[in-house]
This record gives sequence, C-alpha cells and structure tokens, in this order.
Amino acid sequence: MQLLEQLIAGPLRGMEQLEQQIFALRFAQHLPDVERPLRQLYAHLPNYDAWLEKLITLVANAYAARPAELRQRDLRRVHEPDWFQQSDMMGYVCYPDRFAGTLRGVAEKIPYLKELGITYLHLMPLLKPRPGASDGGYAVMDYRQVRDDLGTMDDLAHLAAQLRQEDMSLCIDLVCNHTAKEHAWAQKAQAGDPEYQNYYFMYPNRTMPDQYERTVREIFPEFKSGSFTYYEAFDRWVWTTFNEFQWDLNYANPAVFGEMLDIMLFLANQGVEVLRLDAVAFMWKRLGTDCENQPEAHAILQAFRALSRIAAPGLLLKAEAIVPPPQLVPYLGQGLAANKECEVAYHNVFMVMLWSSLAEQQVALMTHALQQMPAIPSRTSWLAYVRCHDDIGWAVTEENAAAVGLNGYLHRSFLSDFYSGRFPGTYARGATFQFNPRTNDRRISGSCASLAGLEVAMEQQDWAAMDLAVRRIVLLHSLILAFGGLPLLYMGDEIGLLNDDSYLQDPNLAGDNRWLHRPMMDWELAEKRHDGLSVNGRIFQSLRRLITARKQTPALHAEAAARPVWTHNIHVFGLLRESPHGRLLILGNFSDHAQTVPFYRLAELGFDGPMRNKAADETIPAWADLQIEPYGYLWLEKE
Ligand code: OTU
Repeated sequence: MQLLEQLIAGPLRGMEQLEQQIFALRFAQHLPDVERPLRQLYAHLPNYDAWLEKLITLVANAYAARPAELRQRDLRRVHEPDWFQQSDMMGYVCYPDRFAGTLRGVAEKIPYLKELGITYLHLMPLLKPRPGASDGGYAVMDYRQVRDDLGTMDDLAHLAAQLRQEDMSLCIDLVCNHTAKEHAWAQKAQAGDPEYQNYYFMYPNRTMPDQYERTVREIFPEFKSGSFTYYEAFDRWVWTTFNEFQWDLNYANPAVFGEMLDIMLFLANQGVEVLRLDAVAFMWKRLGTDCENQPEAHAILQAFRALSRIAAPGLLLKAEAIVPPPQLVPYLGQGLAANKECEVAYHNVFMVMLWSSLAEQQVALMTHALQQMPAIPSRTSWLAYVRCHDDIGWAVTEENAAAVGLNGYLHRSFLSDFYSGRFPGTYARGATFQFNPRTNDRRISGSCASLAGLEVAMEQQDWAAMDLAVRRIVLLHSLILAFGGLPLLYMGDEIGLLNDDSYLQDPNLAGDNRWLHRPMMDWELAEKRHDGLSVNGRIFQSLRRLITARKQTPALHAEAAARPVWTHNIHVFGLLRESPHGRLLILGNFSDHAQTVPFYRLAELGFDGPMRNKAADETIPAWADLQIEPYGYLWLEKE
C-alpha cells in the first residue's frame, strides 16, 4: 500500500479525492490479477520489484491523463459490463482510406453506418506503417502516429468522440507481435544498440534459427521461406514470422511489455474502446514447440488486461488468434483467468464451416465441429463473421471430418478447388493464397459475393444464378447475426461488392492476392441500396432487416450458449439458443432446393405450435412439417 500512497502523492496528485479513491479501489481489485501473470513471466529477473513499481506508475500516469469524458464512460461500462454482449451490438469492419478516404471522411459516413444499425466500428490498421509494402498496415513504424494520408492522432480522437455521440465504439488494430523494421526500436537495434537488440530476436548465426525452424509453422510460405531473415549490414538473423519487414518482438524482455502497455493506454486515452491484438498466438517462443499459444502468451494478455482495467476499464481486448479450437478458447480466459483475458475473439471455425457447408450443401461437418467447441466464459463473446480482410484457411481437423464420414485432407482440397473456381461447375470465383507444396495447403482469397457466386452469375447475366447468389450471401449473414456473439459485417458485403483486381497495378500490393477482397467502397453502387429490385439493394435491405430483427431479439445476448442440433435433414443447419431471455431455434437451409424439417423433430426440440419467425417478423403455424425455401433461414421463437 506504500506504493499507492506514493502514487497519490505523485501522478494522481492533481486529481479529486473521489477519482483517487476510484483508482485505489481498482488497484486493490486488480492487483492479484496483475501479479499472477507478471510473476509467471518476469519474477526471476533482477529488479523485478522495482520494475513492477515503474509499471504501476505508468498505469497511474495513464489514469491521470485520461480525459474526463472517457473516465465517465469507464464508469458506465463497469456498471454495464455486458454491453458488448447485447443483441443490439453490430460491428462493421473497413479500411478507412478505402471506405472514406480519411478519418474525417469516415466521420461523414456515420449516417450510412447508422442506417445499417452499426454500433461498433473496426477501422483496419491506421497507425503509421513503414513506407512501401506494409502488409496492409500490419508493419507499424510508429504506434503513436496516424498514417499521414488518413489524418492525425487528434483526428482519431475526434472521430472516436463523434462515434461515441452516436453510441458507436471504435476498434483499431494494435499490432503487438511485431513492428516494422523501420520502427525506432528496430533502427536502434540495427545500429548495434544491445538494449534494443534485446527487443527482438537476433542471432549471430544459424544455430538457434535452425533449431527453432524444426518445429515452427511457415505462415507465408509464398512470401518467403523460413521464419528468420539474415541482414548483412549488421550480420544478424532476425525472427520474422510473417514478412521480412515485420520483426517479432521479444516479450521475454520486460521492457517490451512495458512499452506495449504504455502504447495501449495511450490509444485508449484517445477514445479507442477496443484493441484488436494482432497475431497474439505468436507472442512467446519456446524451443522445441511450434512457438504458438504458449502459456506465457496468455500471461501477457492477462497482465495487459488487468493493468488496463486499472487505468481504463472501458477498454476491451480482442484476440486475433486463428488457431484450432482447443488452443483458441483459452484466449477468452480459462481456469483462474476465466473472464480475465481477452473479452472477444474471432470464431474462425464458425466462419470456415459456413463456407464449407455452402460448398457441400450439407451441414453434418458444421454441426459436429461446432458441437465440439468448448464453452466460453460468461462475460466474453465470440466475433461471428462471414468474411474479413484475410484469406480463408480450411480449419477442418481430421477427427471432425472422420466423425461425419469425410476425409479431412480430401475435403480441404475440395474446398480449395471449389472456391478457387477449379471444381467443375462451381459458382465461386476466388484465388489460391499461400500454396504450401509440403502440406498441399491452399488458402482462399475472394470477396463474399464472388465466393458466393454473384460474380459468375452477373457475368453470365444469369438471373436465376444471381438470385441464388444473393440468397447464399443473406443466409450466411443470417447465421452470424443469430449466432449470439458480436457479428462483424465486412465492408462492401452489404452491397455485394465483387472481387477487385486493381491491386495488381500497385507494386506494393500486387504480390498479395488478399487485396482481391479489399476493394474500394463503391458509393455509386451503394446509392442503389434502397432499390429492392437491384441485386445490391436486395442484399442491403435483407441485411438491414436482419440487423433490426437482431436488435429486437434479446435472446441473442451472447451470454447464452448456442448449441448446434441435428434437424434430421442433412441440408438444414440448426442452432438452439437457450437463454434466460427466451429460447430460439435458428434454422438455415444450405441447399439450393427447398427442404423440409419434420414436425416430430421440431416438437422434440420444443418448437411446435404457433411460432414467431423473428428473422422475417411473421407467424408460423407449425403443426406440420416445416418447409424452408432454397437457402432460406428462420429464427423461431415460441409465441
Ligand atoms: C494477421 O493474420 C493479420 O490479420 C494479417 O492481415 C497480417 O498479415 C498478419 O497477422 C501479420 O500481421 O496469418 O493469414 O495464424 O493468426 O495472425 C493471416 C495466423 C495470418 C493468424 C494471423 C495472421
């Protein structure tokens, strides 16, 4: 407690007594959760106690610097901790430049977002990237500056305030696993400063890199082979998991942890409410392992959370870990850390299964795979999404495939063939990303609409095919909206934007076909959104109706478990939601033919008699078998 007195006499000196007391309260409340992971990470180091004091002082400084309006919002969040789990939450993800030119431009588009019912805006990487190729901004050279052409840090804070006015929360990326090699730390390391060389993993020869490379995965095998890069200028091998210009940070060095925490709190004080922590699985390296999902990576996140709760408890942490379910779920906290790690995480498996079911027109694999997912802590939530800026990697395990009579390897191959347009008769148009000849792994790029068949249908002027493509797009979204987590709509999908190959003209982008599905927002096309007879208007209006329906369905609160159920029709996916707010049966027909769910099965699940279909706001007198149109969907609630 001596430290607390020092803080009150120091950084918190100018604050009102009540504000100081609030700090003291949070400090006492979160200290055990701060100390547990930090001891695990750094207690063996000399000067650990002095370092910890400095760290807490940093937190106190951030608290003192936090604008009053944000401190008030913190209180609101603490009083309503489930705000991000509620059914009125709706996310939108876009590149600020591609959506609206600049941050000021984004502010001008707030009415458009409101029209869609958006309450959460994720702006793709916007902190100052290295010049030239920057992996879409995931190579940051300054975390305290905004990308020049987008605006300034003040513009960002202003935009956050404008969004708050409209009850929208701002999310941005924090690329915490690596920096650009142009970052000031990396520059000092290159100049030979041993203090900063210890911010990264640098080796004088191949001894260690060779040992590590025996067990680590290659993430971008087409961009470069191996996880290390040799630099002649300073004669070192540097750990570069992703691109050559992205240097992995060394969190075994407590200075790195402190720097990143300071940056987090700085961004939170600009009004950022959610930080998407990039590539968190890779934050700790251990010889003899794949260097992913190590216990220490979790400890880092837990410590980030507990410390940020003291200064800015309104801040949420979002884990970006595209890893198998048993490794993924712990990012939401497990055991002692349940509810005490990240609040939200991407549900990659659900996304993959949506596309898998669509290609197969069958739902056995999705039903089984989702049934295998461990439960998540009550105060956390999945992010449910159809598409994002990245490729789709076929996260289908051998076990799950085998359980439903499929061969995992062949099924993954089929999916790659189907979505790259190679499979005979496929409607999809996409591209292969990062072919790995050693595993035959082929990930897929392509926009939602193009993968769902809209591009081919438009080219062929085939109206029936266009209709089916629209139905597929809406079906997938109806499921992410009803899943119960926080749904994320990816920019342009609401108007069916197609693949865009203009990236091939830009030498900084041409080598990375993920840009195929990162188009410029087409505002002219968006004008058609009210024209229900146009393809684009049909998609927009269907999604908007569904978003409205979601907001009016409190049973979609994320706290309730969603359990996949067999519908006794192999083409129809069923999801049962049991919530204190009510029971819902979500149905989705993945086939291009009408399907029937037998009455006896509905009755078994407790869904017989008059029901409300919340997705279309209609009453269904289900005393007989239920007919579902091609790619149709229902959100059933008993009257
Ligand atoms: C993330 O993705 C970003 O979403 C990508 O856009 C970046 O290129 C990358 O990090 C580097 O910053 O490999 O294919 O398992 O968890 O971290 C996407 C790897 C990726 C993923 C993820 C990575």
